[in-house]
Amino acid sequence: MKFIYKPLIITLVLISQSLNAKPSFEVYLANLKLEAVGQGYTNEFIEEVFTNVSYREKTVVADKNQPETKLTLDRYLATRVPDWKVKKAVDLMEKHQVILNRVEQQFGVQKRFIVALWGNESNFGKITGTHSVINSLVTLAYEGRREALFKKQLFAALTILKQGHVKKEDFLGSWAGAMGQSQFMPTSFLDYAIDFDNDGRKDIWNNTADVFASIANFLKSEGWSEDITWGRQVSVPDNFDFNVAGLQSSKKRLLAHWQKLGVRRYDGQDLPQVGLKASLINPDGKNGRLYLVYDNFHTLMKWNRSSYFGISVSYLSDRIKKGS
Ligand SMILES: [Ca+2]
Repeated sequence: MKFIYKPLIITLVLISQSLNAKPSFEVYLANLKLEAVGQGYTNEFIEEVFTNVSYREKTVVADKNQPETKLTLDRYLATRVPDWKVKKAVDLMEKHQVILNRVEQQFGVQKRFIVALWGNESNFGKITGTHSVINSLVTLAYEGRREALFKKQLFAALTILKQGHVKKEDFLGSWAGAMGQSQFMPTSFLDYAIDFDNDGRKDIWNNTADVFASIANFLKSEGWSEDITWGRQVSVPDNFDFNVAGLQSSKKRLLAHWQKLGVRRYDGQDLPQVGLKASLINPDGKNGRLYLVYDNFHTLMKWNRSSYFGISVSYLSDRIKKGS
């Protein structure tokens, strides 16, 4: 039986390809398994990992119905950073201060940003997702709109399991495959996750030391500087020319330049007199909130390309600093 298994599957794949039709999920899955074995994983490992994998219609529906950014930034911030979340962030920073101080010192990332990302991604570890990572990634790869991306994530996920950081039954995440308290995609896990408590496993699901260090390591690796903050809300004069706004590196200017153009802190005071470059952004157009953001904000954009996300993390970090 085993002898005819692979040729049979290959024949099925070839038939479906020759008909130029999308293969069935079963054929697609069999093909993925062959590819994984071809990459050096054993049959036993692959058969065990793919046990009970099935096509999840709900995952595809969730992927297709992702909300577009229709909320205004004001509304988004009110939803993402309510007062209870600020209070919880302040309390948890106090509770975990010993480990956070160590992580801050070792990685050079201010702890308020680590806690703000933790709060934004998983409500401080409370909501980490209950979907099988393997099942979600196989389903999304099969669905096909971003097959290459999800296949890459799937093979990274196999590596994570192979390395033994998490048990198969605990290998859970969002419907899109974002995992654990930091909601890392599998490739981010392989690039940035840290075993901070030295127990041999990078456990971003259950170990807060590993979670904090992994978040900090992502930021540090992507260019974070502890010497600066993220930026600030600003105001501009009437008839300001917004063609200078944008996150493109060609639009970064020294603070002195922005000061000359009439940009001020939101309370009307002059901008800081330091030799830093900043980008002016206006996510909701010229009538919405305006910000001058430093390179650390560009690093947050590497975590998530949404400027709304970056601003909500930054805003929460400022509220944490303020203490309320
Ligand atoms: Ca660990």
